[in-house]
Amino acid sequence: KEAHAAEFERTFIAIKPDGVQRGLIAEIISRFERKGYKLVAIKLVIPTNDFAQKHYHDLKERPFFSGLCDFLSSGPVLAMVWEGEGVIKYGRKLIGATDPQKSEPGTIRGDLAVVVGRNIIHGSDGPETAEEEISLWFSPNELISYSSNAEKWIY
Ligand code: 3AN
Repeated sequence: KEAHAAEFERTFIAIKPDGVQRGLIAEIISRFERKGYKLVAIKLVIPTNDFAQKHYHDLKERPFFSGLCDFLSSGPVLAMVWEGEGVIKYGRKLIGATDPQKSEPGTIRGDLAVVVGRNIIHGSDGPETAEEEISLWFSPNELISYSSNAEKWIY
């Protein structure tokens, strides 16, 4: 199959402040990388509370909303865009269920987190949120299109 970057979908993945502080960046990135997905954008940022509220706008009505936004803006977040066939859905599979008490062993949250308020990673939950979140966190010139030699062995 001809593997051209433009034909693959992209998702927004962020390692939250707990994951960064716990030294889990390399562990988490390696899971996406080894699977065969391609990193097309990455940066370390401390979001403002306002920005966190924008990111989580869908959860505004939930009781944990303000705590969640305080948490996301409490320290460095590693923001990334990953690309590949099925990466939105499969990325969620790599991440595991929202509540780490329910996520399966073998998933990022299942292996590395214990409670829902500190579940170390975020991943877009669908094509629309992926697009929305990528454009919230990144400007178009931060998204890097490139071909890698590995692609012809992955696709
Ligand atoms: P996911 O991150 O798996 O897409 P969402 O979108 O339902 O899950 O929730 C977003 C974030 O809100 C979660 N990552 C988690 O940090 C937080 N959250 C969800 N449910 C709760 C809860 N019951 N108590 C505290 N935080 C929660």
